[in-house]
Amino acid sequence: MMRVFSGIQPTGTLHVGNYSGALRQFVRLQHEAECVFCVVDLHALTLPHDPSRLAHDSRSVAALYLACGIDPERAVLFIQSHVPAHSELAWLLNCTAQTGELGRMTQYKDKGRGRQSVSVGLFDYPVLMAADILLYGTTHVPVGDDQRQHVELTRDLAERFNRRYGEVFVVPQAMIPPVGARIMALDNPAAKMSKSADSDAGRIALLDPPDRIRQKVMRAVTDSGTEVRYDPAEKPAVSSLLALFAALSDEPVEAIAARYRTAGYGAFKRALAEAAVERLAPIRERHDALMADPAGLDRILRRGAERAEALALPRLRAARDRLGLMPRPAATAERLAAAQSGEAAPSAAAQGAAARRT
Ligand code: ATP
Ligand code: LTN
Repeated sequence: MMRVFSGIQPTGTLHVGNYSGALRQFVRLQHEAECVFCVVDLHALTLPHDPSRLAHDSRSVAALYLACGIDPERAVLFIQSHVPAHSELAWLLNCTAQTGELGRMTQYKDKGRGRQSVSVGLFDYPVLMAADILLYGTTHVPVGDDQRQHVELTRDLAERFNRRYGEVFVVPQAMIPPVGARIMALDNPAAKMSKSADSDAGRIALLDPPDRIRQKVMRAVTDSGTEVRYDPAEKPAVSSLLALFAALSDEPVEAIAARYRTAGYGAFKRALAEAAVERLAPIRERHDALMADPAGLDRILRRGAERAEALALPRLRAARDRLGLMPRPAATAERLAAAQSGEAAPSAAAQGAAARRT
C-alpha cells in the first residue's frame, strides 16, 4: 500500500503555487493511498517569527487543507508539534546526518543568504523534515520542485541508518507533478512564487478576494511576443501562467494553450483570472467557516494527532532499540501522554512532597 506524507509550513500566506505543487496533489492522493498530512509548525521556528501569530497561522493552514478538500476521516491531518515523536526522531537522525550534506542544501543557502546570523534550526531543517517523513513508513512524498533535494537527503539518511543499525526505515520517493511543480512569481518570472517574499504582487494568496486576484493576474509579467504557448525554456512567464491555469481548472495545459494560442495575452489573462476566482472563492468561504469554529477545528486536529502518534510510535521505538537506547520506563510514557493531553503532570515540588510523605 502506498503511504503518503507531506507538510506545509505555517509561515506567511498560502498561495496558488502551494496549491498547484502540493495541496492539489494531496486532495487527489487521499483517494488512492493512506495519507498523512501535517502543518509543520516546528519548521516555522527556523526563521524569525511572530509568536503571537503562530497558533492562529497553524489553524489557518489546517483549515486550508480542509477547505481544499482534505477529508479528515480519510487522511490524517495534524499539527507537527502535537506529536513529539517528530522532534525525538529528528535528534536521533541528527547523529546520522553530516554537516557537509546539510551545508549543501540550496534552501539553506538561499534562506541564510544576507542574514547576519542563522539559527542551528535553519541548518538542521532537512533532518526534521526527514524525521517527519520516515516516522510514517512513507513511500511517496508529494511536493513542489523546490523540495526535491530534501527528499533526496531523506533517502540518504534512511539508507545510511538502515545500513548502520538494521532495517527500520522505508526509503521514500518524491512525487513531483510534471506540470505546475514550480509556479513563478507573477511580478518576476525568474523567481519562484513564495509565501515569504516581500512582494505581495508576486503571489495569488488562496484567501485573496476576487478583485485582488483579477488585479494581480492582469498585472502579471509576460514574455515578449504574443503567442500563448507552453514552452518553459522560451516562454517562462506564459508557461508558468498556463501551468497555473491547468491547476486551477483541472484541464490539461495543452488544451488551454490551444484555446488561447492566438487570442492575445489580455484575453488569456482575463480567462485565467476567472478560473482562479472560481476555484478560490469556495475555498476561502470554507476556510472562513472553519476558522469561525475553532473548537471544531481543534477537535479534528486532536483526533489527527492521536492517529498520527499511533502510526509513528512503533517506528520511533524500533529506531531507539536499534540505536541501543534503554527502553523507556512505562511510567515516563504515561506521564508524557498525560502531559500531551493537557492533564497537569505532577510538578517537581508535588513529587518531592509525595516522596517525603512516603
Ligand atoms: P517559502 O517561500 O516561505 O519558502 P513556500 O511558498 O515554499 O514558502 P512551503 O510551506 O515551503 O511554502 O511549501 C509547501 C509546499 O508547496 C511544498 O511542497 C512546496 O514544494 C510547494 N511549493 C511552494 N512554492 C511553490 C511554487 N511556487 N510552485 C509549486 N509548488 C510550490
Ligand atoms: N520543507 C517543506 C515542508 C515540510 C515537508 C515535510 C514536506 C516539512 N516536513 C515532510 C514534505 C514532507 C517545505 O515545503 N518547505
